[in-house]
Amino acid sequence: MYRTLLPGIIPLLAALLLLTTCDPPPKDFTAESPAEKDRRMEWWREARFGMFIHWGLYAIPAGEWKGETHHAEWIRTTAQIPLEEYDLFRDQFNPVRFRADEWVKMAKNAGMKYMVITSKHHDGFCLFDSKHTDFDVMSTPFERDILKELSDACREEGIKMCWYHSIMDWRHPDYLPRRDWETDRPEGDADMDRFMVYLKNQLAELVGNYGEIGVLWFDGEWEGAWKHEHGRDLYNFVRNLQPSIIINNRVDKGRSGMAGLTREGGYMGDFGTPEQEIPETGLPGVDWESCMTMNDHWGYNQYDNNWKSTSDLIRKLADIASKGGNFLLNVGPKPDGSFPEESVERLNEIGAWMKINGEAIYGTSASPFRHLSWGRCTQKQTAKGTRLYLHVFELPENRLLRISGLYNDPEKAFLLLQPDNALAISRDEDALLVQLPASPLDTVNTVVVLEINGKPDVSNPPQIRAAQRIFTDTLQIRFLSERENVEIRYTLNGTLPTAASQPAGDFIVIENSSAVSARCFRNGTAVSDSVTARFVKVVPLMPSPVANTAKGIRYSYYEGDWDSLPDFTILRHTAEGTVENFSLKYKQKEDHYAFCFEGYIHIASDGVYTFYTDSDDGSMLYIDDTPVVFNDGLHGMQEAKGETALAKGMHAIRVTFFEKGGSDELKVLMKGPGLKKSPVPDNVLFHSNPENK
Ligand code: FHN
Repeated sequence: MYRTLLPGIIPLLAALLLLTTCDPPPKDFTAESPAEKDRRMEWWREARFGMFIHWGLYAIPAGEWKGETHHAEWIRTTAQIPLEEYDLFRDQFNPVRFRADEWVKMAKNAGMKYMVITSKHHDGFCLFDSKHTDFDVMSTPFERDILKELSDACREEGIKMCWYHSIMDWRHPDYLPRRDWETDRPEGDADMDRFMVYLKNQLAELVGNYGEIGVLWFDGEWEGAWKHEHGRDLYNFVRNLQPSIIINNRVDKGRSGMAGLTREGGYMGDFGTPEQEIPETGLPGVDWESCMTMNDHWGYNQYDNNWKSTSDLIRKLADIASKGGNFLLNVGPKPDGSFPEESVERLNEIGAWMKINGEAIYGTSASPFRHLSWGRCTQKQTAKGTRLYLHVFELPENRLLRISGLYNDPEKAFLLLQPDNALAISRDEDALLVQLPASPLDTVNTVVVLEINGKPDVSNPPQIRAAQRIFTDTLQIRFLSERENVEIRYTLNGTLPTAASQPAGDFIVIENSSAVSARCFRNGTAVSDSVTARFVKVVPLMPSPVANTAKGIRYSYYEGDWDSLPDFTILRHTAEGTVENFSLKYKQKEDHYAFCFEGYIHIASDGVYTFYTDSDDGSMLYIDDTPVVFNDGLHGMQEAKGETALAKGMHAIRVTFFEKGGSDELKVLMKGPGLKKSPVPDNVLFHSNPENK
């Protein structure tokens, strides 16, 4: 049972305690300065590599239920196991081979600097001794506080102890929604405020009873009951428990689906959480961590033999670090408390590589190169300048490594494997050549170090920046380069800029459609590739000659099970009507439904307008029957945008949306001349109404 007898009294007692002990009022950490955040994030940015552990009752069935073998930590839901039946696993949990010191040593030997373990996953089972529930490890035959033993072992080995804690809780009576198949579990007097007290009480245990905690890794934030206000409150609550703690972005509602990064809009969380994927490029100024399984499941599945190779994992680690991110690599322990042999093997092999090359990962920042054909690059500031770590995945056949577009002349070059053997350096125009030894080298990832003075001088082409890609009158264009003492020259017809081309200065203004090409020069010599961006001058779409309009737009509501937006022209709607804005309030169920909104939007002045949809799941937006925003597909809250040029007056607008399951939300925003990015206001939306003569 949950200790819910005193929920109403506990906050009162806490308030009295607060008053009597005259503690300072809780601090608002949401306004933390960048310098304060940098100090707090310092160990995490240095660490770069951590171990994720998904462990709990779900390890007992090991992925199998009634002959199906695709399950894992979601098994209570994916196998639709009734609560009482699932609870029986509590009486079977007895991981006699669990040794906290062995787990921590395996993480440390693999080169990992922090460990994130599931204190509570979605099933609600707690791997720690909680006074607020008996659905915890102390109610099992094992009867030992696993998180206490792990936190002691981590402290002993200098590894940061961190908790994964699920907001979504399929067992607590106050958490909603119930699983849609749990028809025998009525909502009763479920109370989210009371669930919040439970959540906070357990977080107070997790952050108060186990020494300093490095990261609180929230998850399960995507369902409708959890709001931005809850996330903001919980972020501050936890930071007040331990101000130095780091909290991921899944405490709030700002995560953009599995891509994991935090969207604009003031959402809480100290780092983004791409899951099972790595961002395409580095993200300057953004902290993020890719979490990944070694096979296909987070929790233990005895049938899952689709293991990533050690080579693949080492290269993923280098790829992530070369983009300025952290790598959180998962282990799903067996029910007896041991790690799968395949996980142990990979951890040992990664550790062997890290023992030689860890310097090229720890405390490094993103590559100064946009692309390297043979591998990746990380970098680290030194007293004299910069160390470039060249992660060579594909060794050149002639062992002559070519680094195109590097204009620094390195002080020296060497292998991390053989730091005392200087490598010969030569130059071929803009490329630096490094002679690698003929001796056997690591064919997975050989790290070559270049010691350079000052900052890397890399021939990345300049960046071309403009408010939008289409314009109706004139358009201002800026050129940027992170390099020192270069001059940017450009052409407007897509031809390759030369030393005789126009200098860019701070910005230029174009009056016609242009293919703007730009290139860096130094003393009349080209020192970068060129880059081209196309800008199109368009005639604004003329307004629709619509008469007899009324406020609001029309909606048609549909029910069905889709993985992408359906073809509404062949569907029969379940309901229809008018609504003041793109609202889901007339939905008749929580999932498996769709809307088509149609009407007119009044545009106040000629110009280029950018429209956005931010939705879970898919959505699209059309203006005058032309698609402008593509945001279709199954995803968490994800924003997409598109632009179009419109003349003053009424324009047809159509927004389509579908929800498959989980949380559901639709936001429609716009930006234009004199209009900052903001939700489309009600007062510009209309529908034709013949009665309105
Ligand atoms: O639903 C969970 C899943 O079980 C696992 O914990 C992953 C790990 O990040 N997070 C959620 C899926 O996004």
